[in-house]
Amino acid sequence: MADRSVYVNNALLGLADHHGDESEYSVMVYGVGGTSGSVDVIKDIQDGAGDSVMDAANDAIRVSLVAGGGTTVLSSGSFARPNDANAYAAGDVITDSTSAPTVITFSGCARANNGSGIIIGAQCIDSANQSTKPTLELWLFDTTFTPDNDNAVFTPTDGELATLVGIIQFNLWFVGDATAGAGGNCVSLGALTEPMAFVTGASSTSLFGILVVRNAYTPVAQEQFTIRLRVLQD
Ligand SMILES: [Ca+2]
Ligand SMILES: [Ca+2]
Repeated sequence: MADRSVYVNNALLGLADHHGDESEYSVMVYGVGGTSGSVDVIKDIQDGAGDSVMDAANDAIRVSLVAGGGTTVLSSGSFARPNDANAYAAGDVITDSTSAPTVITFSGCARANNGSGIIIGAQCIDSANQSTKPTLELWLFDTTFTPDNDNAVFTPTDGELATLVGIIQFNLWFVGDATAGAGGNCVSLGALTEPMAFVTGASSTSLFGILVVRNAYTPVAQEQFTIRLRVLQD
């Protein structure tokens, strides 16, 4: 077989037949922008130094193509808490409703359904600047769930915890606008003990979260929380 090249999902895939007898091939992938794709390749595959990268036990290897362009994304999730200023107790959740709360959805964490990546950082933006800041935990799951009502105790089920990706703490706050209360704002940089690997669901690119407060915190009405995840996509 002579050398071949083909476009696969906007990536140019080249197959070079080294000896003209199909005994050895090199694979070249050129990203030209756009989305990603994959291809099954038979025969040998070599790296830039001419060494085989194939598993000797197999005669085929699945090669993932990553097209040109960045692989780092920011995924944001945001909500406003209810229109009251009821104080939270340690162990409560902060959600968007006292009767029909919704999870925080971080869409596009993976580049494709059932995709993977690594969270390397996060920040939480709080639309208020209360004198006592909240000590928060973002619990992140790869599967959506039914959240507790705002200001109720956090009660994840065993099954929900089995889908946990990780927990990010927000306990060190930086004041933005120093105006007290709703007129101000502040930001916390998330504390990760280690990079957080994840795989999204079979038909989803999203991760799902909920905020748990670990101190007695007095909020302002309709206080808005925005969380930005810094994700390296595979
Ligand atoms: Ca409560
Ligand atoms: Ca504000």
